[in-house]
Amino acid sequence: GSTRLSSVCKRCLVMSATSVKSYEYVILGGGNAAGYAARQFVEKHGLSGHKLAVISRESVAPYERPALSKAYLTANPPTRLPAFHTCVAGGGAPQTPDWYAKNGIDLLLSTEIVDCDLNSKCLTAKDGSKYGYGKLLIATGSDALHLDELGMQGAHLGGIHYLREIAEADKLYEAMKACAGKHAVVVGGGYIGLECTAALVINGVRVTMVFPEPHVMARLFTPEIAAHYERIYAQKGVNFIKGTVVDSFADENGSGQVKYVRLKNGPVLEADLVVVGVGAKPRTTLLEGALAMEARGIKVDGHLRTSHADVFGAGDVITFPLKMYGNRMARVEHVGHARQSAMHAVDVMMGATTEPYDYLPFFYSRVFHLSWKFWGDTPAQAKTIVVGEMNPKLVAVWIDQDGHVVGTFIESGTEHDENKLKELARTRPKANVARLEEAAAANDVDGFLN
Ligand code: FAD
Ligand code: NAD
Ligand code: ISD
Repeated sequence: GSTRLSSVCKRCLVMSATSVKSYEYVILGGGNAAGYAARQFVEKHGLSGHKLAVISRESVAPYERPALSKAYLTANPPTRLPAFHTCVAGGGAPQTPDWYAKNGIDLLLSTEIVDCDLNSKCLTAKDGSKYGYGKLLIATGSDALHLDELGMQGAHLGGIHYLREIAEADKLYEAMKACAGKHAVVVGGGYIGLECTAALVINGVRVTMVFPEPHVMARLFTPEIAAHYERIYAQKGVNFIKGTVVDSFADENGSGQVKYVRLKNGPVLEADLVVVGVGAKPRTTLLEGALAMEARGIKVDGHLRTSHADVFGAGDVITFPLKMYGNRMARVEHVGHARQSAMHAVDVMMGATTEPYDYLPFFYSRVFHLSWKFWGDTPAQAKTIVVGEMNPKLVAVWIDQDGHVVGTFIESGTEHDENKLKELARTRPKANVARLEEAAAANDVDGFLN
């Protein structure tokens, strides 16, 4: 049972007057990685009998976080739990709390771990309860960067929204509904900015997007790809203010609710609602000083092991070697990686594999009627060839300095298209530049893909 004490945490018990619940395995975090790790323990390794605990600060069982900026805000009626608990996107049934109970996993919700003693193998929660582990999987993910943390004036005002967890999605949904016909300012031109702007527009809110780069999704899109998406957003009434950032927010007559957004170069925008998506920060605070870190994340090796014995990592919080790019270290904030790294880490923890984690970078988004996918790499010196005008397809290929295909992108592809592009990114063949340029000139996406 869960109160069984393994030898590893006796020291923890001795040091504290509080009793310790001990497990062979603990997953710290209750997000995407945690849900897929739990499924792997049960379905692949047949774990049962309360040997595993999932400890999450959130009040609900792990769910598919990507839904929060999509069907949670846009579907009619909006998607709600239990429909999108993990691992529905991986082809499984939603793992409700009953699933955890039925499989003998202790799901400890609303439980924030505030101390992690790796030497005594003991985690301490905010309420003082203690949990021992034999092997620990850290899956604490990341959190939204908050503008008040940067000391921005007025950033604490009501009506300024962030989107990471379900409680924030609920608040944003209510605020959107109340703002139909009114005006929102969206701060940031990345994933949250673009997906939340689409959700606002679908809910009848007029939107101005503000971001410092010359075009949207600057961390992936080329100017040419971005122009296609911006055209569609503009047709839906979205206004872009590029090349600047927010200076401060203000309310009216001390209402405590945001009303004005002052930009760095002077203009002041009126807003009934603000959504901020200015990036994420990995949740590493608990482990700082205790584990080796790199590039703001917890450093793991190719087997997802941290610098401490019996401690593994998965998802947004880790910096890991990308095997297919000569073990270049990377941190990836996308759900495909969270799912795959979690499952791989469990296989390593269970002694079922000696293979290193081999991730092909994969990013995607869905907005309005659009749906794009990207595989591979975008080296700074790469040449990009874009084929098609988004009617409905568009394909882009990144070619490295040696002439090999290294990255592939498609809007509105079929399964056949996607499989072909994923394969190209994985195998990195020599690019047939003449054929690509011919296809681009003739606007012939299908000719190129078939
Ligand atoms: P998370 O899913 O963030 O889970 C971390 C968990 O750990 C949370 O439950 C958190 O509460 C818990 N936790 C943290 N610290 C503690 C603690 N001290 N004690 C207890 N619990 C703790 N990616 C895509 O590829 N495609 C998409 O379309 C997409 N859409 C997204 C939409 C939104 C709105 C957001 C926010 C992200 C989206 N992402 C998307 C990114 C993707 O969701 C993340 O990469 C993924 O969730 C990472 O999984 P994770 O388990 O590492 O972290
Ligand atoms: P992001 O990195 O995608 O975009 C941040 C944007 O904010 C960029 O345009 C950046 O230049 C801009 N910015 C930075 N500082 C600014 C400032 N002071 N004022 C205005 N703009 C500023 O991050 P995000 O969109 O906030 O997403 C947060 C996290 O959620 C990321 O981990 C992301 O991967 C994840 N997410 C992913 C998806 C997806 O994969 N489809 C969807 C939603 C969220
Ligand atoms: O990966 C995803 C994604 O994009 C979603 O919307 O997971 C969710 C689920 O598919 C929703 O059920």
